[in-house]
Amino acid sequence: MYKHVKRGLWNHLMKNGIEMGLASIIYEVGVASKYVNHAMRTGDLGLAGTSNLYGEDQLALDVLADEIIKDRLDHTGRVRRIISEEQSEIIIFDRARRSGGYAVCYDPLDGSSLVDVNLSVGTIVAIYAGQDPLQDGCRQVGAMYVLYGPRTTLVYCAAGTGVHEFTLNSLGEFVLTRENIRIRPSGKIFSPGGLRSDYLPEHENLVRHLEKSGYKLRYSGGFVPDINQILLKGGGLFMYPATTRAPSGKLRLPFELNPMAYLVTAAGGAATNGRQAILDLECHDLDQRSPIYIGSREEVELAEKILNQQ
Ligand code: AFP
Repeated sequence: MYKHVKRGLWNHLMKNGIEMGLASIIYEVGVASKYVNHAMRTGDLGLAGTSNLYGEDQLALDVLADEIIKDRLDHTGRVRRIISEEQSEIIIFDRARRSGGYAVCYDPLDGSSLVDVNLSVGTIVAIYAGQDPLQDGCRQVGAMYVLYGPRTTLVYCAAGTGVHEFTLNSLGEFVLTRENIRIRPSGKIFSPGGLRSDYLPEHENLVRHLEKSGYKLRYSGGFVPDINQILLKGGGLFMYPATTRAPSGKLRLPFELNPMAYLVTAAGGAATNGRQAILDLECHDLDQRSPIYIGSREEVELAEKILNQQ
């Protein structure tokens, strides 16, 4: 067997003993990402003329990426319901069996406004057992992201069997490039989202402390590339805080925070809203947002300490 097939995504899922339905979801998101990748490099970058549930203008790419992923998830026959950041309500798949199966919650193209300036963007996916895609993050049975950058990479964790990275090769195969990824307990970069003029005092104190301690600022405006850098390059801390204008922060709990918290925590890191683990937050609304401090365990603990100083 050729090397790229031996180290391919499906073989890895089977070697890891991932249940066939869960494995097919992860594999089919990988298939979908190849079409999303192609659309991004060749397709229409304009507005779709529609808006999402947050009232934000949708790009043609947002709508197309959403359709591609939705179709591949339906194709598995094992997904019962989905919610997408680009859809305003839960979608029920008739094809799936009425028992067992999975529910999927995804952001088809996070950071899509960066595509027209050729910055990296990503697909983020959370997977739950059963039919309810709006569950607390701690109930995920798997999560993954695809990062569309200079290379297209796919990172997944399923059933607690480690965090693994695959890279799309010239044959269109996702080949294993990093296995059992562990995030460093402490790092040297920080990614401070939000406007500084809107920071609350305790968050300003944390950012000043990181700057004085020599942490390097790395922030692209894309959640997936910014998290990927912290996960793979040496650890550190990504933050998108509560601000005076957005007391719950900007990033969405179901579509962005829960899956990334699952992956980073599985790699030995941590994710909190400043007081409570993201995975323990009650997830009850499609448009639920939360402040986020995510990355190396020591930096997350430092953030909680400074944010809660009396
Ligand atoms: P868009 O999807 O609207 O481009 O926003 C991307 C994002 O949700 C996330 O990917 C980034 O981490 C964050 O917003 C960046 O927000 P700011 O532009 O406010 O820094």
